Amino acid sequence: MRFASSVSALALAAVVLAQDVVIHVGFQGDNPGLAFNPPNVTASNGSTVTFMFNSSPSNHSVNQSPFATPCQPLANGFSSGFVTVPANITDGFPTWNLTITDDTKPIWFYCSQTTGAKEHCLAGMVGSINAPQTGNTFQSFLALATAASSVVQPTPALSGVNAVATAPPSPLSSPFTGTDNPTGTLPAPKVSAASASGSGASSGSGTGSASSPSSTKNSAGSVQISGFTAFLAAAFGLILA
Ligand SMILES: *[C@@H]1O[C@H](CO)[C@@H](O)[C@H](O)[C@H]1NC(C)=O
Ligand SMILES: *[C@@H]1O[C@H](CO)[C@@H](O)[C@H](O)[C@H]1NC(C)=O
Ligand SMILES: *[C@@H]1O[C@H](CO)[C@@H](O)[C@H](O)[C@H]1NC(C)=O
Ligand SMILES: *[C@@H]1O[C@H](CO)[C@@H](O)[C@H](O)[C@H]1NC(C)=O
Ligand SMILES: *[C@@H]1O[C@H](CO)[C@@H](O)[C@H](O)[C@H]1NC(C)=O
Ligand SMILES: [Cu+2]
Repeated sequence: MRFASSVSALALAAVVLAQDVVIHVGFQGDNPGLAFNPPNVTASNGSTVTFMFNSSPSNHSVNQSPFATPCQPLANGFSSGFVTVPANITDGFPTWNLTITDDTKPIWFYCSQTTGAKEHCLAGMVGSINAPQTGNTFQSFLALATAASSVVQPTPALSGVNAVATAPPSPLSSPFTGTDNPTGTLPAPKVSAASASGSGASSGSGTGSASSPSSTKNSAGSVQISGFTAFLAAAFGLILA
């Protein structure tokens, strides 16, 4: 079957190009803390970076910044708004999904929480997606954050630069709460033809399997292929179109 082999080749290519990544918000390694775990990841065009707010109790945010000023919002950058997780929660944590639209550009982000013992960004609660290995590395960005003197609050926004979200963090009904949840009119994610089959599914309603939201265990560099089903669907859709 000529079509069958085209489908599996395309599906395989899509999975390889667009493995989805989970970043745990409010974890220093495996322990609750003022950091992201893992703090720097790579993610290709059309793939999803899921921020999982599974530190309990916690109140964090994810906001795009320029490299040079890690604790200040980037113009037109994304911002999740604050997500509050009460004490003693073990399941059903809020998540926020960003779809990568240009994997050739680094994406820098920080937590803008300023209450508590230490302002989170100044404590090093920053992260990166597709940071270069030399020059402006994640390590340099982290050093700039811990040397910064103040944290600036962004306006919550779904759409960022080189990454977009299609929905606010969820769930945000009791017991979870959010303040100033992101809004905005979304541009169509721009993706290359090579990864277009995957991106259509990723930016849609999210038919991939759940990213184990009950997990409180964290491992650096944890990678999932939850988009597999979605990519298969996209591949078939393309063939049948
Ligand atoms: C994280 O950053 C360090 C230092 O910049 C780098 O060596 C490492 O490869 C990065 N990891 C990823 C997944 O990008
Ligand atoms: C979470 O933090 C934000 C910013 O400090 C604050 O406005 C909000 O009230 C906090 N949420 C809760 C439930 O404490
Ligand atoms: C959380 O659980 C601990 C230990 O069971 C308990 O002492 C504490 O009161 C609980 N906190 C809340 C807010 O329910
Ligand atoms: C990802 O998309 C951007 C923007 O369209 C494009 O410039 C870049 O080449 C793409 N990356 C790959 C690996 O195709
Ligand atoms: C993020 O993606 C995961 C995996 O597809 C999904 O379970 C979750 O509901 C999504 N979260 C939001 C806020 O859309
Ligand atoms: Cu924080």
